[in-house]
Amino acid sequence: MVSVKIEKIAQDIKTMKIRGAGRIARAAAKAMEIATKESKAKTPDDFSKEMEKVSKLLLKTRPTAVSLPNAIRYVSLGLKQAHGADLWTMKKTLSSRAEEFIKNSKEAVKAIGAIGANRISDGDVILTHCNSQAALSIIKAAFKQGKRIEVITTESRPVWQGRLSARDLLKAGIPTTMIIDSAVRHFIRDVDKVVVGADSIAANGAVVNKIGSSAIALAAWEARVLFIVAAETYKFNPDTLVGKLVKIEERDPKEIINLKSYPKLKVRNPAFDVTPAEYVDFIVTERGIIPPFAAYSLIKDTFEVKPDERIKDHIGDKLKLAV
Ligand code: RI2
Repeated sequence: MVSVKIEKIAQDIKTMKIRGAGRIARAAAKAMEIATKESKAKTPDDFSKEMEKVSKLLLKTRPTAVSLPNAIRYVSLGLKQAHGADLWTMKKTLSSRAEEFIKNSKEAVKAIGAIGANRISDGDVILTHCNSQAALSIIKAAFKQGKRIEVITTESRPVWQGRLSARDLLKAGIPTTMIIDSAVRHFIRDVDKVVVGADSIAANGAVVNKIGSSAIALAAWEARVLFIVAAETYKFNPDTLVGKLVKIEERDPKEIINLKSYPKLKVRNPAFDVTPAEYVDFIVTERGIIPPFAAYSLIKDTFEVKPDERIKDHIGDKLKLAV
């Protein structure tokens, strides 16, 4: 049985009360820690089964941000590490891995800020899209260094995450202008750099991020404006190394329009799109700045990928293709 508390966290992720790839990952790790504490399992075996249920529930919430499965994999590795140990050791290992993930994740966002800020110049006008903690970390770190920067933020419809970014930037004292999503090309010549986050980065360097990111990248490319992606290493998708495709989440049409007034209207509401590596200048990770084409090596160095096992897993997989 999964507890009410865990169900609530899963529901909050699904409804986007908890949102943003990094926050989702930390919430999932926290949920696993809570489930560990709450567990009434009497044997290591029962405990493992309970944790499997929790993982499955969390994995079902949102399909695109790879930070979620990566966080769960990281914490679950505790079960493997403690294999054969007593129940107490197993629980302790799992809890400490969850805490470790959360701590590392927060530190990674800070490190991305410090590293990325080096690429921001005094007087820069920066355009950002949606609400990415990693991207804002760079902008805020540059501002703290005394660089006189200005930010243009999109609205990021239909969920309006641009308002969260605007609030955060203004709180930090950074001059901020909001524009509608479709005004990006109109303003791109006023922009020096685009800085956005990522939900999933494929082995070929393609960046999956909030819907509209790829159109911004195109406009930036046309205007010779740098397109910078800020992403912790757990935003890189190990499954893409063996050909798995990133599923693009399609959300409820209700986010866009009340269908009762338009009974015959078909509405599509993809939450993310794919920016090919060619349009990305570089990716700022907590381990340093990399060109998008280095995603392949980063994934190989970071994750343990056993091609045969994974390929077997994916036979018959009906995931919608994206990358
Ligand atoms: P951080 C968000 O997804 C946005 O696409 C954002 O760019 C990305 O997660 C990364 O955010 P959503 O949850 O992890 O709003 O950098 O759909 O905060």
